[in-house]
Amino acid sequence: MEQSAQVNIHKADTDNLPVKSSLDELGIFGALPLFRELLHVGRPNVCDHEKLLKRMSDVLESRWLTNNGPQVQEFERRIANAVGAQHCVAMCNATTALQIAARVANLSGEVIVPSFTFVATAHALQWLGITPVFCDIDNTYCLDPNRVEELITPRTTGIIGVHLWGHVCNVEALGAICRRHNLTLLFDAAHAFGCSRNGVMVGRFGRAEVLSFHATKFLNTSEGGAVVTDDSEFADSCRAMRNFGFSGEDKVSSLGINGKMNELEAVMGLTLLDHSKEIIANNWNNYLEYKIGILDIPGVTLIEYDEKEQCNFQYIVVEIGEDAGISRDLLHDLFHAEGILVRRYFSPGCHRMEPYLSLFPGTEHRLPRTENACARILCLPTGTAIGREQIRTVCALLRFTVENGAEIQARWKRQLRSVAESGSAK
Ligand code: T4K
Repeated sequence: MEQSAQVNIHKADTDNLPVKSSLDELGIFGALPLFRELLHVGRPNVCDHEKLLKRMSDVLESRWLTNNGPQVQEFERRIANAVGAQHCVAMCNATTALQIAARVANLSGEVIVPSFTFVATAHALQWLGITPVFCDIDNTYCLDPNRVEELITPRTTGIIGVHLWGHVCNVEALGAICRRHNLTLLFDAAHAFGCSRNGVMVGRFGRAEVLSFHATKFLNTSEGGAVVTDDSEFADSCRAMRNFGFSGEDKVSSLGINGKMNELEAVMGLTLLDHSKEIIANNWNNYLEYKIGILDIPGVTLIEYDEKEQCNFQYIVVEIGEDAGISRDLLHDLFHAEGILVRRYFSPGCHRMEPYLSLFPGTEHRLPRTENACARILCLPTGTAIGREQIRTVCALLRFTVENGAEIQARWKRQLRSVAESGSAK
């Protein structure tokens, strides 16, 4: 894969790009946006319509639409094969898959999770009556193993690490903690299908890992998820639980729910799997383009991937430092006004969202790195729906806004003040 090739990064050439070169041209100050067709962070990959429609048509012809049909089984085989795990149990989404995995693992009481994640990680537990205990992150933006042990209590039954943006957790250190304290280790690998650590693919870590195939993910089935594991008993229990606990016709042997993926979702996944190398290559090229474009922008740091590892490069994330001269939130609003729908994934952190904010007031004091990341990160558009020119334009805008940050901020404040004054005068 070219992703590991050595690349010389040179400063971006921005000649001939549709850039903004004065404050009056900015959307937040009333000018037209750079992009009339919006740029999204999570634009779904949709390859080869014809092949997909043919497969969908075959499914309709077969009149087998769900309940562990042949397409779902094929999808499971292909995913298990891709990650090198013994079992893949496809589900309707990753949130349900997390809940099923937590139940099968017998988690109860308290489970340690990062707060710097999509709220589904915490919700999946809270929904089951399990208390998510929020732990800080380290400089990889994933759970900090050095802060986990101090949160373990007699009620702790497990740890769920999150491979944030495809950066794989310190699985070895978390594994050692779990062995020492007899805890179950699961991973929320929603972002990390196709990623590796020390050459081992995500899907092989902990007792089980949960993948997401939501529309915004590198591989999508529109909605979808899966539990992947090498543990046959675990996989069997997940299969039973996703199908109401059925163990035979008219025979229910355990509590279950409807967590099934359907056949149409599976063929979407299968079609995209045929193109996964191209999608990764596209993401990799976008990542390199951003690397070039962001180079030397003062106060802006691209969060780099470990290029020795396999990665899907689905998230382009920058940190906006204090020296950038413009706040992350003003940048967010300014980009939106230009039709570039950047996101603050995953700000403000689960601990500042309900019900956790009310349930666990004051948690922010033990999460300094989380708080810092939440204030600084910004996800930029990538994926197959965006090309080189657009990325270069986004980078040129970023450079312009940062270089003129103080002036933009001052004018923005004046604008807000005059809007407030004209409002109160009415
Ligand atoms: N764990 C983690 C760490 C996760 O990140 C997630 C989900 C989960 C667990 C749970 O997985 P699932 O149960 O969903 O399988 C989106 C997704 O809805 C969510 O799945 C994902 N993480 C999260 C990171 O992103 P929102 O609320 O930000 O989505 P939304 O509607 O604002 O869309 C994001 C961007 O994508 C927008 O710019 C619009 C664009 N978009 C979206 C969809 C759905 C499109 O262009 N087309 C589309 O079809 O959560």
